[in-house]
Amino acid sequence: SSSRSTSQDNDLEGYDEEQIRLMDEVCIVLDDNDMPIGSASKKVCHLMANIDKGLLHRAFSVFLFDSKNRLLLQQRASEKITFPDMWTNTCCSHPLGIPGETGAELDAAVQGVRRAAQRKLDQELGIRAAQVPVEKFDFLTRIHYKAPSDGKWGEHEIDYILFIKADVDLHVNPNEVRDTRYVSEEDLKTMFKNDTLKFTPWFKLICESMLFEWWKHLDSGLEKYKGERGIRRM
Ligand code: DMA
Ligand code: MN
Repeated sequence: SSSRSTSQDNDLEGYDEEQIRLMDEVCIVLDDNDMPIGSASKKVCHLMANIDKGLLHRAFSVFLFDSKNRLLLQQRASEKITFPDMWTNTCCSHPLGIPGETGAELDAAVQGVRRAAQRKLDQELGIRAAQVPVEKFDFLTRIHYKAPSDGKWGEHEIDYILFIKADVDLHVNPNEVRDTRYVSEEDLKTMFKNDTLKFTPWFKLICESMLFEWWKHLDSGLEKYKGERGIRRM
């Protein structure tokens, strides 16, 4: 029946049990203007068959910088169903259809993704909430993009970009994260030249567009980039 858990689903056969369980999370389904129009499971939202029909959901991408302005990268675990083993920004996930994480108006939506970001920084990297208080996340802009993963799975999201500057302690969850690395701009550019490293499509899009400009302004002038109301289509 339609109410059965994804763990009995053929689409998910052979994947990691914990990652299968997380496919039951409830994502926020959107129209093209980021207006919530319903909800659907993480599994439903990430099947290319549904994405090809236009299904779109809300997401966030955190970029965490330490006091030396180095960016924390993660390599996704091999257990991840989408984009396994790829290097990417600090943490990505979805605000869920639960109290506190949803919102239609931009300010409420931003508050929701800040809470979701705090929740996932703990779940993926073991960063305790006290080290990343919700009010410390700066919302920059939203990016609408689509990217296939392996044919069956993919992404189609309006992605809220959040910056935070904090020195944190990591307790990495190996089911989510295979490796972590703090990088300078120069280190990251060197990583891009290494053909053996793979990067997620959304991280590449952000690097090719705004990341290095935002990064330069971390300590002065970031203000003019914050709270953009338009949605960048990529
Ligand atoms: C989804 O990230 C969000 C973006 C911006 C791609 P994810 O696949 O890491 O989500 P989760 O950690 O919830 O599996
Ligand atoms: Mn997604």
